[in-house]
Amino acid sequence: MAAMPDTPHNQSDPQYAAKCGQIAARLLAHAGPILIVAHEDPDGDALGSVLGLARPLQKLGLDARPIATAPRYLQFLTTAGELHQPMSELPANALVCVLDCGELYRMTGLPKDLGAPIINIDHHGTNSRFGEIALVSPDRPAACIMIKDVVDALEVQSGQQLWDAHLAMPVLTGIITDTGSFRYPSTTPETLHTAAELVGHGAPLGVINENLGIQPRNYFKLQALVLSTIEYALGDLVVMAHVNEAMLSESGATWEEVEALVSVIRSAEGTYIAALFKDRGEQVKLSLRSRTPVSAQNIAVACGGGGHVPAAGATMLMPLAEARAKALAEAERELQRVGLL
Ligand SMILES: [Mn+2]
Repeated sequence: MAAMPDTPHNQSDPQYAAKCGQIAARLLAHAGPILIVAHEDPDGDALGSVLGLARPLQKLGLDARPIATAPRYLQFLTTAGELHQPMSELPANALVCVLDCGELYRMTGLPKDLGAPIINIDHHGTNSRFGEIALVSPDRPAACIMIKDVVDALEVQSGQQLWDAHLAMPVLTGIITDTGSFRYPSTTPETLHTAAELVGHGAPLGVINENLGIQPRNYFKLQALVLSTIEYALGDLVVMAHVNEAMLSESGATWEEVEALVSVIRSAEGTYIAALFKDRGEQVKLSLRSRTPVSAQNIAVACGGGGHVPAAGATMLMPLAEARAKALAEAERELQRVGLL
């Protein structure tokens, strides 16, 4: 059962650079398997982080095992047989790296009760700072930025050259997807410097964007169905839409195709909050986006979820009508807090 997230802490880890070094040293000294996982329904940052840490460790001769399932649109990042299947039991003497994942209950691929040392590398303000080493920097727009810094530390400590195009591609992909192609205000000078270095290491920017921009044909049918549910609320400051199994059957699309739709409704003029309700019958997955000064994170936390200030979400164990009413009540509270209502 999901633990309720703590109050968000959105400031950076003051020991950031030292901890990157500590993590590198801990990984290099580990003799057993290193299992690398991320959050469920992996996005570009989750999969990019897993590949971005596994590949250099393997190059160094360590037994690093990336455990993930690549969604259709990210399969271009992986090589055949590279990703390991989920494990129901941990091998002996394992060290687990949990990446881009604020809470252990959101992790996928391993039993939740790990019984092994954990390295936690993440940028969600709602991260509960679990693990033997927790490197959490909510001021960084992607976990892949942090992976880049850990790999740099691995390079320094091992004295081996680790960066190449094969490694730089997934890491840059995670930065591109989590910054909305460098469009979100979370993008800093450091983000752009890191991206420039990765392009310098051979990451093919054009190939990545071309792959990320392709949508299966069913997506357009799905989009038409979901956009027909758009409604506005709370003085038109909130835009909402929903999607259910019937729309997926009618369009032939999958839940994977749904993720991009919250960004589509987010562009509605005059709105501060976009809410997409993914109606799974017994539960509703809520995706939230917000514009400054509104915090999607506050609304998500109040609904039992977590995330970032401008992009957050929650899994609500209730039918759609109830989830919608709860989310609207919390949206109203947040709009009042910032003085928009
Ligand atoms: Mn992320």
